[in-house]
Amino acid sequence: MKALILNSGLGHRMGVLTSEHPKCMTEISPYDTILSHQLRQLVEYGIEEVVMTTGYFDQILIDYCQFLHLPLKFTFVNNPVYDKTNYIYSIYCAKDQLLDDDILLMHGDLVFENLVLEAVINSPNSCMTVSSTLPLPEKDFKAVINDGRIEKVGIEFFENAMAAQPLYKIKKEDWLVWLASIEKFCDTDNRKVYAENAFNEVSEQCKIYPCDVQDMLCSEIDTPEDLKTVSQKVAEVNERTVYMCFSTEYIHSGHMAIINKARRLGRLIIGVLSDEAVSSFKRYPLIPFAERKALFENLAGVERVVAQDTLSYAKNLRLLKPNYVVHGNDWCEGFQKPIRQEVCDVLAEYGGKLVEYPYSNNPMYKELDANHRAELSMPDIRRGRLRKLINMKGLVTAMEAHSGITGLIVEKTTVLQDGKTYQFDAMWVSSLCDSTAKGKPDIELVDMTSRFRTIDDIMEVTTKPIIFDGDTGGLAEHFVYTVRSLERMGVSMIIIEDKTGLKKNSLFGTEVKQTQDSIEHFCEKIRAGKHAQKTKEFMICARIESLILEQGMDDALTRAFAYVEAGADAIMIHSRKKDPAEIFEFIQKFREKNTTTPIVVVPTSFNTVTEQEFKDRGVNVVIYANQLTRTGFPAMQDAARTILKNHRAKECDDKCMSIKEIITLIPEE
Ligand code: SPV
Ligand code: MG
Repeated sequence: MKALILNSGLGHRMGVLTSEHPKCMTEISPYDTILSHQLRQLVEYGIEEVVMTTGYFDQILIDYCQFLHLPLKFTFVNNPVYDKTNYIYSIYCAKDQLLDDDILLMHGDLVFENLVLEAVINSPNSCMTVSSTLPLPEKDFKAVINDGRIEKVGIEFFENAMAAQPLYKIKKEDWLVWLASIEKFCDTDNRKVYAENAFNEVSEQCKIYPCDVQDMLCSEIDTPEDLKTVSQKVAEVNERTVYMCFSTEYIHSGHMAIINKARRLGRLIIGVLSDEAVSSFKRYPLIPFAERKALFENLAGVERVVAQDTLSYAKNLRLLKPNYVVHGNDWCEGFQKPIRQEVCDVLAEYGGKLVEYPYSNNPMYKELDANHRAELSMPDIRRGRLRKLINMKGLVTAMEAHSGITGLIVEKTTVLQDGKTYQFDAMWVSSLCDSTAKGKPDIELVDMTSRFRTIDDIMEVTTKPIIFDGDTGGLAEHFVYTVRSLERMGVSMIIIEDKTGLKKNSLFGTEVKQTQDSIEHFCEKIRAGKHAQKTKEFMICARIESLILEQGMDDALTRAFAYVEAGADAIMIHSRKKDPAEIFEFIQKFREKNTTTPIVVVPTSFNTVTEQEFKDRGVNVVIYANQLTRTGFPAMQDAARTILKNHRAKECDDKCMSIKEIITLIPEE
């Protein structure tokens, strides 16, 4: 598309302001003249060629354009009789330059804001800017609109008319019709009328549609009074701010494209989501907040970068009151929908506006994201994430997984509630569930090789940190090997319980024979494990069985402090009582003396306590130890019975997951 700017005229209504240069060189802000403002906008929107008609002070105008050093190819066409003709003849003089492309036509005294130009350029049809909100001007252009199209343009029309400004995008096929009419006018010496008079003759074939810019800035400057009003509006436009929020850890061309669009609307403020907010809806960020913030701080055109602590924009919007919020249109559906609604509501409080651009589905970006995910699943990156999450969130939740598919459920399940997104932070590879899945009792019968196989299956398809149920840890001599293997695999934490001999599941309590290890012996095991580990991130958690085995609170606390002393990175206190009182008592007494060592709980029995209450009392990890197993297998039994009863599968159909859902859960790489 070529721009055609009409700058031949005298601009005599501007008085002394046009005594030394053409009107378009009048200053409208400390940094811009009307012309430099237009030309910079053209560059911004990717226009490369400008045909400019000249006349009055033509050499000064040409020198000025060159002085601006903009990446534009200029063709200047002089109208030698500029003082005796109207711009219809200037266009006629330039016609040979205007035959091969769509035309962006504007008068040289027109000042418009970027959004106006954007609307015109993006219009699928030929268009002219009009305003449905401005009153009809007495002496300026009005457009008569009929059947959604512009039928006539002129100052004399008032019926079915809207205020109109001479900014057009004219597609080549329409332009050639209009140009032919201009030629006809000029060839018959009709050179003192508007070019629009020639359009009015051919508006049936030259299809121009109105582009309603309402009360956005789009004004001609004809008089010193106009100059004052428009300059004030320009100052206002220059003060506008735009807000965008990012969680990304790398910037690709898609991000740059939308950032560039946002920049055109005003001074750009970028909100960077905090690590906690990112991990609440996505995965844990590989690049920490400070680094992600620095990415944007060094980006041209970004004026300010601020933290956004929650997925909700509300706090920052009320604080910064940006004129615009810019976002891709991908958030109209899915988990971001309520966040978008809240943005609209808050913007409405102070008259801000949401601007959405089409979301790019470029496969390259998907691939980048997949590579990024793959990196997250790498052992070295996954291992340290549990510790970081505990430090960041205070309390993390882990859900049981015993296979690739249950791992995927833990990885992907998200719940939207009150504008917030919830998901599990980590996975628990339970001995009970791992054994159950293999049809075996939970008595350390499933050997380590087989347990590692389960971890591997989960690791292969997920990225979240893994907590491994190590039962008793076995002999200290064996435990050291287990620690190293788990570390190598990328597991974040092993929990070992202070029992010895034939281990039975804790939920049996004293109903079965279970022997607690001695403090000294168990401490030895912890020390050996800590000594064996190669990385600093891997965690060994000591699980205290005193309450399960009814050995009393004092015994539990004595053990807890001894295990921490021996090097345990965390402690787990277990109980099989429904009433959480003994768990609460333990936590309180432990925290009186130790405020830092993470406390882990498995609230299978004391399941009325909420995560928030645990957090308030000083718990750091809540493990939901067996719920996927305990809900999944009854569903299978039910399906099996249904088929047996009905002697066919039809009745079972409604209970089944659809193939589509399976594909969503397990996408092919
Ligand atoms: C497991 O899930 O295997 C556990 C927790 O060890 S519990 O079953 O409560 O003992
Ligand atoms: Mg277990």
